[in-house]
Amino acid sequence: MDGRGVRQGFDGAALSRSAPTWSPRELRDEAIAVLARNDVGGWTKPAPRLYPHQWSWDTAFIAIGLARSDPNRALGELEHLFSAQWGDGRVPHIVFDPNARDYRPGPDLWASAAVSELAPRAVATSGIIQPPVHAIAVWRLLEVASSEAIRGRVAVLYPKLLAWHRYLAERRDPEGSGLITIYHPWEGTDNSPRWDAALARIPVGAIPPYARTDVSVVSADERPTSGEYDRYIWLVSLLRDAGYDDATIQNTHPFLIKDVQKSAVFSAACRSLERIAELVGAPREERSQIARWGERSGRAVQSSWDDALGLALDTDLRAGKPIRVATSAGLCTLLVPDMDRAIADRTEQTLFGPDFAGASGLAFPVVLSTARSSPEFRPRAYWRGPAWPLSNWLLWWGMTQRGSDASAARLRAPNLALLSRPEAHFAEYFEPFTGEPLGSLDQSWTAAVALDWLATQEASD
Ligand code: 9WN
Repeated sequence: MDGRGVRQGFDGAALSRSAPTWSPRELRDEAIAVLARNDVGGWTKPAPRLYPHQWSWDTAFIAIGLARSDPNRALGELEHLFSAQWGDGRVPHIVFDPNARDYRPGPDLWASAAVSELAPRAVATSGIIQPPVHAIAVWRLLEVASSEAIRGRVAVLYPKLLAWHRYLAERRDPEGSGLITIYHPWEGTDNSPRWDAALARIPVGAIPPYARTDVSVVSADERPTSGEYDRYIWLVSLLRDAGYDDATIQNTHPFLIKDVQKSAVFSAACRSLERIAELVGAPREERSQIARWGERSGRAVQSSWDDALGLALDTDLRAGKPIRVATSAGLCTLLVPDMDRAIADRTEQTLFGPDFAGASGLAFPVVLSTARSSPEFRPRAYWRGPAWPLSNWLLWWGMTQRGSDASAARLRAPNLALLSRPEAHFAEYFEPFTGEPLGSLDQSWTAAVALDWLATQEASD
């Protein structure tokens, strides 16, 4: 262990002493260095010690960052991930590195190849998914660093992206509602209070003893609790017993949530995939199919809007009702192409308002993961309050796509200021009132989004 990725102590007072900050050039060099250190050879691990395998949506963000410094490697990240795609098109949330043996719980927990014929044989993977940022990453790569060679490789990747979107549209939304169903909190924002009520209803059955590496790398108060973790393990055991078969799971599983954030990402990713399809000369029918998926999800996210909260809400299928918990996931209407203008404008007000980037006392006015006034808000606890740069990037990107340039710049500036302090160390997430880095240091997607922000800032100067 080289000690990287682990905090040595944080001097909160340094903030008030106008601590030195990196110049854009230094920030860029440092971000590139993080991604180089986390390079495992053809793909990049999310963090030096906490996350030694390949994670799905991390890979997409890493590709977005690398597009700015090493486009070939950027595409290689996605190619590596998609080489572990399942027979039904699903892209697993973790592709395990056989050389990283000390991560627990590891591939045995999932036993994917043993219980499903659809799982790849050559490599061990998990059986669940994460938000489909991948087509967004590919289109961004084409926008900023297209070349004949890249376009040729994208043409090879395209059918895999299409199969992934088809899996999401058909298997994860058999009702055709436009909203994607998730089966596990690990399918995105682990211990977000979005899932609390649904998890609380689930009695945890007998689970074998299991080990956790995370709490030996990161302070336990910044990670999910052991009660939460027991439930995560229990849900995996149910999914594994169902052979990761979507139809079986949708009949039997106790945790079924229509995830509004994942659906909004999907809607945006369909717009990107449509453009990719056109570039690679895909048949017209395929392009219209992708467009229909995207529009359907966009409409469904719009229908999930809650005017009183100024946020879009998930729906708990088992409880049969919306989940009225205010988190940054509810700001995802900003990602949806052609979202109703009044709703998107209202969302921006929520974003910059007192529950998120406008909360009083913030070290930097960036978006909190859980609303400041929410009873579940806890500023150090993982997805329950801290600020996550990748979530901020997604919302920023959404605002650029809808042409809300001033708002986008207003969100990018404090994020870059937060990350430009050398003591920020590209952390996984931040305590919002002090700016203290939390979770892992040298987190790849944090470095990656910094690279993209820097490049767009430079272009707009
Ligand atoms: C479990 C890698 C991943 C992210 C997730 C984040 C966290 C893992 C964990 O780390 O999840 O998959 O151990 O908590 O919640 O979004 O992809 O960075």
